[in-house]
Amino acid sequence: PCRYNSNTSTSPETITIEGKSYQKDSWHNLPPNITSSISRRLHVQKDHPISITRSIIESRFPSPTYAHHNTLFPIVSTYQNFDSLGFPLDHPGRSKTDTYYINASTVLRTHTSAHQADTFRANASEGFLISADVYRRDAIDRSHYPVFHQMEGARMWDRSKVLNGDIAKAVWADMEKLSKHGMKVEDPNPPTHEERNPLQSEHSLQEAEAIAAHLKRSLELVVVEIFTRAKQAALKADPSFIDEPLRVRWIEAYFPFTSPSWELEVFWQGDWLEVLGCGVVKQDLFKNADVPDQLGWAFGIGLERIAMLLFEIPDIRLFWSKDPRFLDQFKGVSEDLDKLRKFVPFSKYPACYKDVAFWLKSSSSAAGGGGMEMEFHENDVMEIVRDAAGDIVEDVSMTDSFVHPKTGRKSLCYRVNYRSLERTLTNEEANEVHERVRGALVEKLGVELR
Ligand code: FA5
Ligand code: MG
Repeated sequence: PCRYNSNTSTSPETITIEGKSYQKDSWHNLPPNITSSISRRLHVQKDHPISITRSIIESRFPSPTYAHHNTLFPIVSTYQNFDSLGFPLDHPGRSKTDTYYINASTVLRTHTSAHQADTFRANASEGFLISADVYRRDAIDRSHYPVFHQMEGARMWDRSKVLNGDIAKAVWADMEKLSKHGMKVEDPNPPTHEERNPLQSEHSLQEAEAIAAHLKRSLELVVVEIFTRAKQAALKADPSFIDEPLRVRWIEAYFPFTSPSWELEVFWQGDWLEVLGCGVVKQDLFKNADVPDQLGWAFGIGLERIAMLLFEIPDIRLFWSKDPRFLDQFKGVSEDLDKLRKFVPFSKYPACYKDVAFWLKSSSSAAGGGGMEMEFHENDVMEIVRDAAGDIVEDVSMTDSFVHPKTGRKSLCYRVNYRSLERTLTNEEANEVHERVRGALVEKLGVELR
């Protein structure tokens, strides 16, 4: 049970973000540290690694076939973010524990797919790319941050032309390019599967297969492009660098707005890393956008994930650093990609672990509590820690959980790992920050510290 967010004031207030005013209501859950990152626009900052990564991927999807949109506004309606894409009303992504709400019908976009329907409706080009900042309440660790960047891609064809041979020709040309690289692609599943990954009832198998082949080969070439650049950079740093053949794999996936759907994973540092989701666009989206005769694919790539592979950036927080020892390493790369170098960590400062253990309010005590009891959600802990301690939090993980046999009360213990990317934290400093975290947990979650 938790009280976080339940203390919203009853008189409506307004909030102004990027010059626009919004009415707050009981759904509002936007902390100040998130609001302040909206203006950073890392994906269009010259020589920023997110922006460099964006332009490398864009080079695989050139205009005018693909229109490039990089300045779409981050605040969207729940209709754009969810309903237009067919998210059911009870989808967990809609909950306040996962999404930042300005008010009941307005959110910070949780993905670039929020702009799909509008861009299909405008029908201004055969394809498009949308790069943008996206926002999610999420865990804290080295590859997750509540603000990150995605690139949406889509390509449409007049349905009558899908099987005229043009797509097949483009796919053959891509396959020829791919055959020159030693990439190992695993794709063990059939293109569609009746239960797990169904063909849409109004598509023929040939149509879906043509679209899927174009989609998969286009994205495999993106991976080749990124890793060729990464390899060149590695060779510059170490001429004896021996590259291993790159391994990627396609796995079946589910998204409410594509079918069939897939995710692409890359084998990296001993593990499979998910870099994108994609699929054949559901025909309903085209119908609702008044372009019912189009057929096509869409994908969504996590730009931080790709940038971490490309530059060997070890921690997602670094992208937000204003430290010249970080930013200066990418100077000039936007203009000349041959200047691309691996990131050289300027130093690894020591980590400092602190534990916090607390009793949750037991749900049976609701009678005396007065007011609504809310379910405890781990993302609340994550956000409270992030809000109280900022970017010196490297990760937060639960280390213990038990229920007292007599009282039935639940106890949790979390370990917070503090480490600055820019300097050594003193123990006093870490203690002080940790005290703030403890206080905030009591104040906002109503827990009892142990
Ligand atoms: C989506 O967001 C879908 N909109 C993608 C899509 C688009 C599917 C178009 C089909 C058609 P997902 O939640 O899996 O899917 O996120 C897509 C990518 O964003 C992930 O593969 C990952 O690379 C990245 N990503 C997701 N969460 C985070 C995070 N917290 N931090 C950094 N990157 C993340
Ligand atoms: Mg995913």
